[in-house]
Amino acid sequence: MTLADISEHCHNITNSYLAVTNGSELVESTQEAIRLTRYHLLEEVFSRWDPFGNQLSFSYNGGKDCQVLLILYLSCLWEFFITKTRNSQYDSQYHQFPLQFLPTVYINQAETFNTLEQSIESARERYFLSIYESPRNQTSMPEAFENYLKVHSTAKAIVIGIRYTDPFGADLCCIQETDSGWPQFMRVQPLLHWTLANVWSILLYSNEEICGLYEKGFTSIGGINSTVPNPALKIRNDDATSCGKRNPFEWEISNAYGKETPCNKVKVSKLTDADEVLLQSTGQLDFHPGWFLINDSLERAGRIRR
Ligand code: FMN
Repeated sequence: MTLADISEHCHNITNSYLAVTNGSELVESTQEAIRLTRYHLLEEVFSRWDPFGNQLSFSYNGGKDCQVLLILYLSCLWEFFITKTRNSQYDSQYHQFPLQFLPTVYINQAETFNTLEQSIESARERYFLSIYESPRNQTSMPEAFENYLKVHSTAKAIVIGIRYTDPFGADLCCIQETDSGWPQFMRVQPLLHWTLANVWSILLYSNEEICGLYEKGFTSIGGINSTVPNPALKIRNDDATSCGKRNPFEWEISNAYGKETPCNKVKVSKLTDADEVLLQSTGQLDFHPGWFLINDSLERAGRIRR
């Protein structure tokens, strides 16, 4: 496997999802969301900064939003490559995918769950990420990026998986400069228009492994001392009689990309022993999976202040 192979794989996942005609309004709205993100990346971003020329970096923290964006980004990288190849006078066999690793930056300030750390490690291998990780707890986020740019001086723009519904997300736009007090670079935010349900729909369809904490009721993963499973997903005693909460993504899970026979298993990374003990000791094990929640306004209900 190479970065080229996984990019082609992500391209196939995306095209397969775009070809779905199951009559679901959610799938249709996610297809629209994908088309707009692809337009932003292919027409506005890659035409401005060469994705094969070290001018673009990808911000990755293991969360579901940046994983969805990574799948779409790699898919567009593949499309950009094959379009260039097709337009070239030389036969396609003479073209080599110009990148071996994707320049990636992981700014990590709080102490995180080691299940998340392990899932970032798996992503590093699976998606051929060349990850710069900031020294933990030493600096503010702007300082961490300043340090990143000292090491990666060719980076002009950083791709971020922020959405309008995230805190401070409402007034952002796809391509903009950083604010004052931040080092100067361009922010590329092609996922702004996505809803929580859009994110889960393609992510569960992709059949890519996701962080195991999501299966345990987490919906937005922050620091270990400030995140619990989402209280809106707590399994209540009367759930058994009222059939509980319904999984809104049964179709995506059973028809996931590459599944030979329909089955309702989601590929999740294993919870580490330490996180298993933590959740058990704090009585936080009886929750529906994170993808049972599609209400954007409750997405961060598991983020707490201690
Ligand atoms: N926040 C700002 O207020 N101004 C900025 O210019 C700014 N630039 C950012 C650039 C990058 C590459 C990243 C990753 C974040 C930046 N942020 C900036 C912070 C984000 O908007 C967001 O608040 C932060 O990533 C925390 O998101 P989370 O709670 O979803 O993890």
